[in-house]
Amino acid sequence: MGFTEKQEALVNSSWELFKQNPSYSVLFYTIILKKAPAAKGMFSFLKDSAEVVDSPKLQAHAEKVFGMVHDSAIQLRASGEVVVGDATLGAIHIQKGVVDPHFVVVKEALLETIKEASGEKWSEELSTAWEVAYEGLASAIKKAMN
Ligand code: HEM
Ligand code: ISQ
Repeated sequence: MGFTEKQEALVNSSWELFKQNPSYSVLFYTIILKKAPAAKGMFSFLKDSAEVVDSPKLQAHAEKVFGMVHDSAIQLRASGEVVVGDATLGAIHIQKGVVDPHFVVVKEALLETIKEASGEKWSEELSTAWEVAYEGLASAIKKAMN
């Protein structure tokens, strides 16, 4: 079965909850750096600060990542596949030294952040919907990295 209307709706509603609170962007980075401390130096907007602090830049980057996964859910529902619009994404990630295991770290951080943001609305079904949308997007980016 393809990506369902229900799954798209679950991703939509929790994306709205994520956007409402900038602290989820901070949480997202914090989880990533806890799992992969060495990734800190990869991010231009993080490498010079001792702590993960809230900043408009940080928030914009995190929102972009979550927004792209949200968009990937819409694409999966509409066409069954994910197309990455930004042709430079593959090159950016190669240049920053991103490797496959990093994608697992970011996925786990994304799912933990969504769990926090959705609160009592969280369910396995909601989490799986985000995971499927993320995996579709991640494979498209990895393909662009080859
Ligand atoms: C840059 C998205 C996975 C590390 C970017 C950019 C986008 C993006 C849109 C361009 C700059 C920006 O606006 O932030 C994504 C998406 C991913 C993904 C949608 C997964 C589906 C990863 C992974 C890593 C990573 C797994 C490794 C930890 C970076 C770094 C930059 C970057 C270091 C450069 C940031 C900077 O210093 O400006 N990514 N990314 N990304 N990404 Fe990713
Ligand atoms: C991956 N790529 C770009 C930006 C990001 C911000 C936070 C976490 C992961 C990211």
